[in-house]
Amino acid sequence: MNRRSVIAALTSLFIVIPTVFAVEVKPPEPFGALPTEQHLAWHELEYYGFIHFTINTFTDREWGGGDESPALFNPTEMDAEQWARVAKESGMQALILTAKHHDGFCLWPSQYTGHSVKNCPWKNGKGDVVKDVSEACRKYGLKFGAYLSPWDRNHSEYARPDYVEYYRNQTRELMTGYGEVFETWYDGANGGSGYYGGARENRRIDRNTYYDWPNTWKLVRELQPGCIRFSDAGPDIRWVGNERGFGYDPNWATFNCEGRWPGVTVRESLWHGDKGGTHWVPAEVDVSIRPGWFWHESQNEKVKTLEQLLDIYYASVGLGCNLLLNVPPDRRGLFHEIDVERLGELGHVLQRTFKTDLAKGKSATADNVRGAADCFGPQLLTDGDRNTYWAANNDVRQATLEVDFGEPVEFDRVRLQEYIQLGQRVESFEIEARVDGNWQQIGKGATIGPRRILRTPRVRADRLRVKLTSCLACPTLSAIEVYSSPK
Ligand code: FUL
Repeated sequence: MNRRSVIAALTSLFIVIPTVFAVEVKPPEPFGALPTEQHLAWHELEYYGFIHFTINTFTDREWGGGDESPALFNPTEMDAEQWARVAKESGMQALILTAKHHDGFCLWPSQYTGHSVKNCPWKNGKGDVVKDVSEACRKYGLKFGAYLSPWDRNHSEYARPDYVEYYRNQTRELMTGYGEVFETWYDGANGGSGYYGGARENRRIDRNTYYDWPNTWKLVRELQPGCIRFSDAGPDIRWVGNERGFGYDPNWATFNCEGRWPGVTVRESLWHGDKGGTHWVPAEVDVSIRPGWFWHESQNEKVKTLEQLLDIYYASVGLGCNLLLNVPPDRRGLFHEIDVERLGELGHVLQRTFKTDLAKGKSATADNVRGAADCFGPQLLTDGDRNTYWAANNDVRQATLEVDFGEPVEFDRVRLQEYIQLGQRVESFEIEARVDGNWQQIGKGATIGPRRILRTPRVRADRLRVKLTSCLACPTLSAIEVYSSPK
């Protein structure tokens, strides 16, 4: 054996030995109910718009009776592209349109009813608001969703079996005629009285059984595989339980679906989710930028202020919910100037706040690293990638993570994220900052889940600590991010 082949043999031994003896460190076992691919994509949307627009806009009402003439629907400067452009500039990622509200008027020319845009003066009955909005969304890179009210105060067969068939036919039209639909929206309202094809009476339904929801939801999933279905009871996401624009802490994405239907649910479970619940059904927060869902001239001066909108943002998106902010177009078919200005201000502040993550690339340490392996190491918390994660050993229920900025950094926002692909685990945490050599608590909370953004006091700190004080299983965390809001 010459010298060269001895070196070659030794070299290959050095390569082979560590490979043979290296113990592969496995990721934590998934814990509890888990999100689907559709959920993961939906969580990333964070903030999007709701559009309430129909005959009510022209009658100054919130709930139409179902007896309104379609001739009332006549926007004079209808421009769905303005809605999409303003939404985009405000930081929204999608729009959900009331394709049909409780009065039954359809914003698209459904072949199953005459109570629609087909019989209105706008565009001589040749218009289609659903088409305009879905196309405007595509043009501006927004996702498109639809609200199809189950309660229909116009339809003669409402509360009878034929209406369920009608509702499914309309679902089919919306799910096949307008490209990709990211979310369908079902509310739980069923007020009883209505026009009902001229009967003008009270009609009651059994909310548990009448709509046969499982089959409608199955149809939606078949026609739109990526679509998320919203209601008081899931099946994919849940109502947060108030219309004032805030989520709750704790906020579990897990939820018990059994026996719950739109309009039949448990408030506490909507607010907080069910810890250890059977399904992944995270909360969506719906709120209007004005007091009403529809546009009313008398509410032009009551558009929420920038401060109110920021409070809503942090109380919804900041608590791990998605925010569905309603902006009702006016009788021209445009977002009103005051709403446009407010949305612009909100977009500007959010964009400036979250532009630079001050923790990105900074060194991070943890008091426990799963199998002492780099692939679960704390550096993954600050690598700017929300899909990599730090994880702890199986028996760990408390952990401390520390970011070293290297020099004092000024900030007032901290954003945390669990690696929810493996389930939601953290049930309490605290945040501390080292200011002039002294540690001080700047925030705390219960759950983290898909996202938690804390507004902290503005500090100049050279280190940040996240203490996970209680976890349901060994914790994971995919991001610690730090921001400074514009002063
Ligand atoms: C409720 C409806 O009754 C309101 O009119 C509005 O559409 C709101 C978003 O959902 O259930």
